[in-house]
Amino acid sequence: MRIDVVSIFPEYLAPLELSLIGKARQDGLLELNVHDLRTFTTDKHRTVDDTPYGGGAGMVMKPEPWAQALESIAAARVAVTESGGSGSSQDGPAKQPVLVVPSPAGERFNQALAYELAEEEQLVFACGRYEGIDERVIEWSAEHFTVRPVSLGDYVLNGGEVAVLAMVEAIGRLLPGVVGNPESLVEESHSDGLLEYPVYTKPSSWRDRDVPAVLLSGNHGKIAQWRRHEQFRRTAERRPDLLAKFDAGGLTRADRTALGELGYDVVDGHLRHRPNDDVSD
Ligand code: 6GU
Repeated sequence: MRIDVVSIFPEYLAPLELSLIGKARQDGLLELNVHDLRTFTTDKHRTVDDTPYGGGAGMVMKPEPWAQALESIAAARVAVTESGGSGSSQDGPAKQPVLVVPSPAGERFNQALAYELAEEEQLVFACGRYEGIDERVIEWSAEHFTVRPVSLGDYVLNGGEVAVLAMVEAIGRLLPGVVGNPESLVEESHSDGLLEYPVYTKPSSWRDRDVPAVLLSGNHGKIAQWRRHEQFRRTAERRPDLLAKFDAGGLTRADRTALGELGYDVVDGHLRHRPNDDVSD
């Protein structure tokens, strides 16, 4: 996979040289280029922003530096495909790279979107600052890219850079060979629409707290059932919104019993929380 990031603070992306993602780059599993938007300006002051039409607080990013930056990235890709790389003319027209525009006004980023984006050949991240990028850039870039405004959640960051750190890590670890043991991708939060079960290591007793006995029992069936129950319990407590979306089609009887104890019934293939009935008498 190739990733290009455009930002006025390229140093913000330095952590992508560390740890798993840094290693993936060294191993050639991921090519990552960070571009300084200011190198695509032509004025003496290297201006990237201006006041908003219609008035209001803050500044808006000017369109032309963005067009120059994104055109140069799109052109670099054409050079790659024409020299016989994947997606050359004999395979039909090459797929457009995805332009991810981090924004609190975007669609929500989640594990499903991370998996979807991990399938792409090339991702480009356009880090806006200030009040955002002139909307015409977003419209115009559809000529070269599949454009996806994406948000990490319902809160506001000062710019897209921190969001890109999160998204590149979430996507990069799904690329083949990046995570040493691919099984660790199976049993983690959100891989099955539920939160992860709690984990413990030695010593079995620590500061008067014991590891749950079932985990020391050696009974793998019981352990799996306990972990599943803990996933339901945690998800019900912390993220009931996930249970409401959960596909209840594949639930076992033991699952249904566990969920029933947590107040959830299966109705039309979905989980529904039972109205509180312990206030009778
Ligand atoms: Cl992706 N960008 C910015 N600037 N703020 C955010 C965000 C993204 N996600 C949540 N808040």
